[in-house]
Amino acid sequence: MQTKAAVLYEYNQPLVVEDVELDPPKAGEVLIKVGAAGICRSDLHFMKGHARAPLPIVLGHEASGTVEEVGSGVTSVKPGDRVVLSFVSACGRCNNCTDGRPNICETRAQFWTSQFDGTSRLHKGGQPIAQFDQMSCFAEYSVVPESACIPAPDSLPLDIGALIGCCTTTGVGAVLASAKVEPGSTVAVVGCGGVGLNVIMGAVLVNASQIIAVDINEGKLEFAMKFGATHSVNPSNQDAVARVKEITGGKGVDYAFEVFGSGKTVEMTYNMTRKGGTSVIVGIAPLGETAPIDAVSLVRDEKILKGAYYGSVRMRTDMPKIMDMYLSGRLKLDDLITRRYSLDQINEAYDDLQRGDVGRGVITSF
Ligand code: COD
Ligand code: ZN
Repeated sequence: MQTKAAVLYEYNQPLVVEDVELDPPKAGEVLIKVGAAGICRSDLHFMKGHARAPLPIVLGHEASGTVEEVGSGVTSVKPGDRVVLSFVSACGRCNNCTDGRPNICETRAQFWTSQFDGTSRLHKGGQPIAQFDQMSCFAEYSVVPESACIPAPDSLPLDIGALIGCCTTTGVGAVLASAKVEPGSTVAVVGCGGVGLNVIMGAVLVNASQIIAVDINEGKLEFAMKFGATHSVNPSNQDAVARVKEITGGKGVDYAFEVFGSGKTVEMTYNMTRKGGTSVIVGIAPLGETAPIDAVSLVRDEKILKGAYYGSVRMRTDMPKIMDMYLSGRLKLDDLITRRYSLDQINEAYDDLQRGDVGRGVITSF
């Protein structure tokens, strides 16, 4: 079939919105009519070439949709079902999957731009087009592995479902599943964009006592305060580490989250934590970038420095819980969506993200 899609042919060039060929789902695959797709910075890293993927590719990894058709052997979903798409399709059999860490599935790491048989369902004029995160949701239709499909209730709005596909699970998961923040803890969040705001919401959910928003954009800081941050710090006009220590009575925070992706912000995040504190790195810095870490304090202060990919969640058990938290009013995700776009406006949507517009943009018409 033909599907409209936004194709990245070259780094640092606009995405080309055009019709491409989409093959039917093979065994264990599912054809999805994409309902909503979020504008996440992670895709931008690939558009700019800061992270590399085979080109041409259709990006887009934060999505929800409706099952249109299933390939042979698919049993967990059927046509008409609403699903949130997990951008990690876990194989269920590798060491990490069987160890309860499907977010870092080893098989998926091998096939992250194709289906599990190593081929893509997207092509144009005989040329294959890679499927980002096995899904490529900047498109009207997409073929994904069955394990990408997390069943969602019909009462879950599709745009909210898209957020749960990436930024909410990544952010809330970092607090609940990765850091396991205890009530009363002090928290700093470095980078308060779409994902960082979800870290703040996670910290609110667990009753953190102080939630310090750190961002270089004043508008983002104001927005973060509306989501429950108790303090704001702008590193462009003050020493952010010194200010965070001052707010926490000289100690530093119990938990600090890096949610931008640079060596500099990783260093800042680490230095903001107290003796015995934990730094959780969510952002991925450009290829080759390193962060200087004080090797003495790591030991003497028993600091913990860890990465969290996809919020360290187990997608099949944790994403339905996040859906329920939204449906019961515990996560204010509606307020997060500040702009809706059509697929034709995708380059404008990424300009808005780079300009630093607040909240999350979501593509809702294709
Ligand atoms: N100090 C503090 N804040 C900063 C700084 C700085 N030096 N520089 C930029 N910021 C702020 C920006 O003003 C902005 O508010 C925020 O950082 C980034 O927000 P967004 O909305 O542009 O980006 P998100 O939230 O969509 O994405 C953030 C990620 C960390 C997820 C992304 O950049 C990333 O690293 N992705 C790779 C990790 C990954 O693949 N995760 C899984 C899929 S998301
Ligand atoms: Zn994302």
